[in-house]
Amino acid sequence: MFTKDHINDFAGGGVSRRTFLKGCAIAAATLGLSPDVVPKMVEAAMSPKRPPVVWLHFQECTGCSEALLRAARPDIATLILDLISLDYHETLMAAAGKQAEENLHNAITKNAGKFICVVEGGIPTKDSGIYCKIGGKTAMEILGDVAPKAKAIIAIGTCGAFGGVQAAKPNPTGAVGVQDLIKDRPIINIPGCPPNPENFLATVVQILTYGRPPELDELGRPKFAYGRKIHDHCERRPHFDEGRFVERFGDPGHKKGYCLYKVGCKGPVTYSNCSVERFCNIGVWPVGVGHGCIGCTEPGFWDTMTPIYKHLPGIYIPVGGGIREQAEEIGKVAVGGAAAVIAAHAAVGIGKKLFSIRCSTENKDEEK
Ligand code: FSX
Ligand code: SF4
Ligand code: F3S
Repeated sequence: MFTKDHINDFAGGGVSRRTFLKGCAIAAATLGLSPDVVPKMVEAAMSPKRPPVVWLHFQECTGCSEALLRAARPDIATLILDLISLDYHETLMAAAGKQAEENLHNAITKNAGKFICVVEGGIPTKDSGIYCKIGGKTAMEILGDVAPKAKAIIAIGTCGAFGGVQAAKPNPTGAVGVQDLIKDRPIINIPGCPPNPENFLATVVQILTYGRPPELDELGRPKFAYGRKIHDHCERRPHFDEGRFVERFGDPGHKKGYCLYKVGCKGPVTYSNCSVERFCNIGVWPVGVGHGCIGCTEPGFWDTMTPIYKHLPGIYIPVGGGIREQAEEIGKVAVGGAAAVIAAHAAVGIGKKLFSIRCSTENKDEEK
């Protein structure tokens, strides 16, 4: 079993003040706060009164926990595990069977009103929720027992936030996200498949330091992480604006780092800070390594973001190059339907006429 001790081994020991300092500096930068707040964050983070956390697993692949605990970021993993008191986590705790059930019961009764409930995974609702059971109880029953007693609820991953892959059509188990079942309180959603652990860390540090969650968007996502589109801060954006696209993976444009829109990038309708925060402490992110964004932080992922390798319908893109006065404004994805509905304005060129083409028409040609 992968435990905190293993992580500490990777990290070369326990958590030092330096690690707290480093982690809080990362959290402050992620939150978009001034470095002046770091000492206050360190103080909160080093408090011996660690908030109890009950971490529930339902329909998921455990990728969210894996992302959080990977040895590539031992500082982050150890920091998170030292910031909180992880009282129940099925893949990390040593307890099993009845002892595990007792742990859960004790954690939520002793700490009623004080603990943070983290939910990883979708919740099946069809046929009274029988498609996910733990210790003889359905995920719906467990959530119904635990959530009302929690101080705050964080849905981690796109499955917990919006249902994720198991909610994709035909959604045989009636999978939903936490916010579809719990309506009487705000749910903090940290979507992504898996999400960036730094967004989770920053959210936890914000709650510890200020006693309240970060500002959320209308989908319950922290604005510091999900306030802007991938497309707005993508290093390939100049190529998009100038009409330089990868037409096929491995073609000369791909080798030159051109825009991946035509091979399916969903960056224009996906809200996340991936290009800024990057992953695994080695500065990588999907688009950076040559694959389009697949829209993993959005509601309706997968249905609204597939086919993965076909570009979005209804967006006008510039071709032929030239200097642009104004990049097109691409509207939000209208979620809830099977298809993404996107509005776009054609580009305005300076001194050189730009051509706009309807990508969906071109897409049909590509499919032939
Ligand atoms: Fe879902 Fe988490 Fe995707 Fe997996 O467990 S968000 S399937 S990466 O990891 O819930
Ligand atoms: Fe970057 Fe994708 Fe936008 Fe192209 S379409 S600029 S690859 S986010
Ligand atoms: Fe997901 Fe796109 Fe980021 S696929 S990880 S939101 S670049």
